[in-house]
Amino acid sequence: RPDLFEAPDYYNLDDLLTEEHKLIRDAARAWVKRDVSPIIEEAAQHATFPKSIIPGLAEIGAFGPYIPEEYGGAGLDQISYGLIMQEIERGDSGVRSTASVQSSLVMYPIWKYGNEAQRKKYLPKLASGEWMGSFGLTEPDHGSNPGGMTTNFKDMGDHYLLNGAKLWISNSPFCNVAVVWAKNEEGRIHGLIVERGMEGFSTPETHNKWSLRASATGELIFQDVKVPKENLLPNKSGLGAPLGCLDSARFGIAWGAIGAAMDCYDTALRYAKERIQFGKPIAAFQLQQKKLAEMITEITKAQLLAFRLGQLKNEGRATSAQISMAKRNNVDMAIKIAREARQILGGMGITGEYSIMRHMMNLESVITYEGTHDIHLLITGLDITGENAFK
Ligand code: TGC
Ligand code: FAD
Repeated sequence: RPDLFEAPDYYNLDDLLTEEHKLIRDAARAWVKRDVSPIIEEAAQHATFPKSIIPGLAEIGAFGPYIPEEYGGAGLDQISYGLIMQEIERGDSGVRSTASVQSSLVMYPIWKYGNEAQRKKYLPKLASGEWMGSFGLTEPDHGSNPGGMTTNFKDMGDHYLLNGAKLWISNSPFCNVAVVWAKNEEGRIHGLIVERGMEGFSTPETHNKWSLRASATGELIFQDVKVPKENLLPNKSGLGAPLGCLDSARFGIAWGAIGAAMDCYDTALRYAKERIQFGKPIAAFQLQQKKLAEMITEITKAQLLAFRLGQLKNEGRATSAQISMAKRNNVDMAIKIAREARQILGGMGITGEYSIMRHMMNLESVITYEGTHDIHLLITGLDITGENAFK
């Protein structure tokens, strides 16, 4: 019964939130309970992205929460953004993925690296969900090492000619626009806005995923695509440009993962109190208490990490390495909680009657995308030792 969900707040973190934060969080929570939870299991079972939720995502401010209102965004702070991601991922990581990509990987680069004409043309439509976007960085041969990309464009005088392929792209099968990272003739990485309908641009879907099944994933293929010159993002180039977008999306994931963990914990706690074995609730057995006590401890630590990171981000002081630490820790926390929570439910834990197994499988993608668990550890390693394990 997803409508019974109660978010744990063991350290009274609500006291640190403003009234506006709580209003935004509660609106997102109510929307997830009403419009996502009842349909998401079936969508995941059938491996379809539920497009009917797009207007609702726009309404709760999930598309561009921190993008200024003049461009259609919600003009909120970073903690509000985090809280919205937390609530959405409580419903499903795939739905949060759609919002992360739209906000931090498509709207953010257009806002930060685009010119005024690009902002005005794309941002309001993306904020309202009229247009959906995707972000093409990963390639078949270049995942953790995007700097090695081979997708490229040539200056043809009045347009650019784009060639190459991107793999594992969230939202690709239905996106209207794609922010694509490609090298120019000098090997410098730039962002280009590619629109559906441009000749030579196709977006085949990737099937047979066991994870993130309610999110559409696919390829972006470019065969001599003529991209108008005005579609190049002019204000930043180099690998730092896409990585800057990832900082924002990774921050959202650090919060989102808490939502998935909360849902697993809440479900397992409820079940443990009600399920009777050997004449008493399984919650009375020390082994089950250990699991539940460790879960709430880890959730509370993750909440504090995310909250402090949100404060730093609001002040413009959060470093990329701090964001990496939170993404890595909080996703790892969530996946471990999902695995433990599933065991508490015994056989029932493997069914779609409960959300836990879906969260658990989703989190296998979340621990891999936006920088793998290993990559984020090496980012911390580089930050604290000064030794670069990637070179
Ligand atoms: P490196 O030489 O360290 O850096 C190149 C330039 O980038 C700058 N930089 C950053 N800038 C902003 N934010 C960051 N986080 C940055 N990290 C580095 C750096 O200062 C440098 O600038 P400059 O001016 O000196 O040129 O680059 P490297 O090639 O050694 O790679 C470093 C590494 C491994 C950390 C990086 O490549 C990396 O993060 N790899 C992981 C790839 C990844 O996360 N891909 C994600 C694809 S998108 C996705 O997964 C979406 S899922 C969406 C969803 O559904 O939610
Ligand atoms: P690889 O880079 O090949 O890594 C394989 C293994 O090697 C990993 O365990 C990794 O940690 C390890 N490894 C790699 N390098 C090192 C090293 N230097 N030291 C130690 N270990 C190392 N990308 C986009 O651009 N846009 C999207 O919208 C998007 N959405 C996605 C949605 C889903 C469902 C998934 C699964 C992926 C998505 N991705 C997207 C791609 C994602 O970012 C990549 O899968 C991820 O960056 C890892 O790349 P890879 O899969 O090629 O793995």
